[in-house]
Amino acid sequence: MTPPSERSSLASSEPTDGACERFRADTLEGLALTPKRLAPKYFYDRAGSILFDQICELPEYYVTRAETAIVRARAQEIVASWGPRVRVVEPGAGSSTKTRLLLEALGPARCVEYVPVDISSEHLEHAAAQLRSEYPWLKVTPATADFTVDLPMPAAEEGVRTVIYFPGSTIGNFEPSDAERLLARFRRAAGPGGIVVVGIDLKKDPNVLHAAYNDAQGVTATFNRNLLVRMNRELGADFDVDAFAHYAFYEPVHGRIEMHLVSLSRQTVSIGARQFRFTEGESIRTECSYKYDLPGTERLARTAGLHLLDAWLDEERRFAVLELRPVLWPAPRSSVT
Ligand code: AVI
Repeated sequence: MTPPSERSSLASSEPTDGACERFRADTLEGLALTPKRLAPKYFYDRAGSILFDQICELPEYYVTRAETAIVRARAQEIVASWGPRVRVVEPGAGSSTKTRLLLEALGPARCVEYVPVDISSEHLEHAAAQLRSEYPWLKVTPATADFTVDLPMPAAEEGVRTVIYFPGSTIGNFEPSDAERLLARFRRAAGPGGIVVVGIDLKKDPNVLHAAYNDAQGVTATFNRNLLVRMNRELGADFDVDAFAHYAFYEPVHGRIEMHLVSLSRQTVSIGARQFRFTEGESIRTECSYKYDLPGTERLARTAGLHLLDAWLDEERRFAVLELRPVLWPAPRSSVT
């Protein structure tokens, strides 16, 4: 597949037989639950990835712009403490503007290697070839892995520090307990002297959040409904796409945006031999996007054995780029309150 420039780290490529079977099994399981739910990683087929790129450009979706603005303005500061020889590992195989800004800030003198990690080797090779042609000095070593399950990292050369870079606030699409496990995996992959740098979308006026997931042009609605289109195409489902409404709202108790597809009528949907009944108004939850405050991110980091060393925010305090380091005994105190 052709990777969109801000392609989500949860993205999947054109399905292999195994991937299709996993999609089928997860879908059948998720639709049998009460309430019904599906995993957000399935948004990112070819059409979904293109729609996500369009979302990143929307006037209401401040997330990508805020993060890019931070990295653009503070790249030198962010990399300043990374040391003289650095290996940058990016789960999700980013080829984003933000990654480029950090690689450029490190430059050939300090950036020993860039390791994009993705489940799709096709996407990886494309991203790697593009980066090699733009930065001939850069050693790019793609690694095929599902980082949500495992992140095997060969030990870095003596004197080389590993920095795991996870931008895009993709961490927010994981349930907090899964986010904790993911960060702990990053900590182990980075090693005791390593660094984990994560982009986090911050809590803010719920009206701003609401607008970001309910854009006037309806791109987010199309992105959400594309999941039904994908199930029809890949699983032979018979969803009537127009019979489901996009519904997204900020849920302040959990501090998360919830995206749903709400059935507009009483209906039955078939996927192969299985049938799923919907009452009018019943929903499928398709995504949660958790928003954090700084103390919340610090708590999350701590449970993963990391501490918050530094945080860079945009002027409007919408987004934060966090530098996390392994907690060494005795645990260092953070400056964030
Ligand atoms: C990929 N992820 C960080 C996006 C988010 O904001 O949670 C996905 C998205 N869903 C709707 N709009 C964007």
